[in-house]
Amino acid sequence: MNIKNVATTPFTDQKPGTSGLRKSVPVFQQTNYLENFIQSIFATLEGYKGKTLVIGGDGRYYNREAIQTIIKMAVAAGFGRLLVGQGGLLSTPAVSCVIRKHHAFGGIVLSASHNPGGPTGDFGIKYNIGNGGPAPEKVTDAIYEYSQTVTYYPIAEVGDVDLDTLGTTQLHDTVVEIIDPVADYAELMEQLFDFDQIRDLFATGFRMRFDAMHAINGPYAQEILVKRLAAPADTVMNGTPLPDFGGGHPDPNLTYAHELVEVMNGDNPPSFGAASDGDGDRNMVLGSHFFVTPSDSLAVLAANATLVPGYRGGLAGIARSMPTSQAPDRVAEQLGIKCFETPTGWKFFGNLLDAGEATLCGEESFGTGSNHVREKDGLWAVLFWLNLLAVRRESVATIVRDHWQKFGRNIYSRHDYDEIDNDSAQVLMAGLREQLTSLPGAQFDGYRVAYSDDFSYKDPIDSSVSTAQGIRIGFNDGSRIVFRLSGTGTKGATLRVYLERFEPDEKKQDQDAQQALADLIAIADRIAGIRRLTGRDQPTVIT
Ligand code: VG1
Ligand code: CO
Repeated sequence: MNIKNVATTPFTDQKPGTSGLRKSVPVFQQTNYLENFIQSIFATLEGYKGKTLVIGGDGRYYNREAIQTIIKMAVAAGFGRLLVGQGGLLSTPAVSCVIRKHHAFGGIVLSASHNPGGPTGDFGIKYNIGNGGPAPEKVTDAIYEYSQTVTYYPIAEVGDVDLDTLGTTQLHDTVVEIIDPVADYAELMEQLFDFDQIRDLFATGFRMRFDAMHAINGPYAQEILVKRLAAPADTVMNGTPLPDFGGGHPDPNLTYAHELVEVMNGDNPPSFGAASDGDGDRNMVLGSHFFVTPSDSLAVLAANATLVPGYRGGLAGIARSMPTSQAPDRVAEQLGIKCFETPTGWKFFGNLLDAGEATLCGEESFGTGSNHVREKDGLWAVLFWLNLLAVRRESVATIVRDHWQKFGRNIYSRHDYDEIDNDSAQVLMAGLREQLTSLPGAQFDGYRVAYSDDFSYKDPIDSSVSTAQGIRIGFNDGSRIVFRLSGTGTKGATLRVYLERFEPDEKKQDQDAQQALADLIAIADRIAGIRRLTGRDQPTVIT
């Protein structure tokens, strides 16, 4: 078999963002675009010859073509074994699980996660390291640097691999193994949760609805919820993964998972509703007529963790991303454990999990996970909730309201302004940075600014420093407004405004978040000039 070196020239835009390299499909389809990036990954790695690489994606448009190319380049690079999900499919948490279980050197995840797919939609590539987690910044920086000088890439001249048939093929010195995408992951879930107890819950007539949004988690939910946990056959909706997600936006929030929201807010709704995103790492949790914010979800899971077999021994610590509400901090305080505040993006949790400093992690963006893998994990969060519901036999709303009574409620919302002009976004952020020194002490209606900063993080394990991670403005009553620009969007800029206010009074906890946060929403606009600079009257998406 021949290995060919193909000459190429760099693309200037291959800098990975919050979670890998994300571009529109036509960008990825340019000659050598994908190959350049893959070559940049392989060239940056050391000591992988003969080792195992895991490859899989969320099934979006271009997944199969990309996987064939990556297999041929991995063969040329000298990997010993490739574990590829059948049909080219593996959810992001399943990649993490498979890397860890099979002691792989790393993995390549093909996904643009919650971004829409299809011929004009988005595609993405992410490299995960041997702990199963997203490559840390020093690795992604090195990959980008290499991509700026790449001159050629080696590729094996072999035919396409049959991705649909389980089994192994030898290509040159590499064994290519097509694996069941669900098996290892389902086995791990059975170790963490009490499947008997959840089966008992379904046996009582308990109804749930899981919206896979025509994305990767359909087959996982079908196998685990319906087959292994004996949930009713109509539990999984939109369960077939489609290359364009059925034309939808595979982001599990109140706006894009509206089909599920309608079911859960309709007549005679199921007791529990959940959805996950394109690559299966996000989750949204709903009760009947009740929405659980992701920040509250993390806090509730932490407070109830010892009810679940995998966490019976208690938690070492909790970690949350900076813009996530401070609800988990309150739980950590009561449990006498640490709560870490990290920049946005799961890669920042890896060191804390590896060092045993944190057990549960979460982000306000519908991401929750634990030390069982090194990615956020949508179905894991759903099973965690199911296990809690099976033990407590109370409604989702009762469990959350009970939590608020005990800990107080951190009323929370995120406002996204999508596809705004890049320059205006930069002007807005620069304007905020200019105000950082003058804001403390300033009075806005009843709110006095206690501090304002541009969040910077020093990793407690490896001491690496990440600066300019978002503007935080804290008020004397514990309220917060956070501003940052998205690192996953592919069109223009996306401004995210995160709003939070603490409500200790039980009688005032059951109010609508937008109303409760109205003052802070107005203050955010006054400070940042959102309407003036973006020309938008309101956010594109409110979560
Ligand atoms: C967003 C979220 C962030 C999440 C990231 C990847 O990033 O805010 O919390 O980790 O997406 O999630 P950004 O930079 O656009 O705010 V996923 O499920 O899209 O891989
Ligand atoms: Co995702």
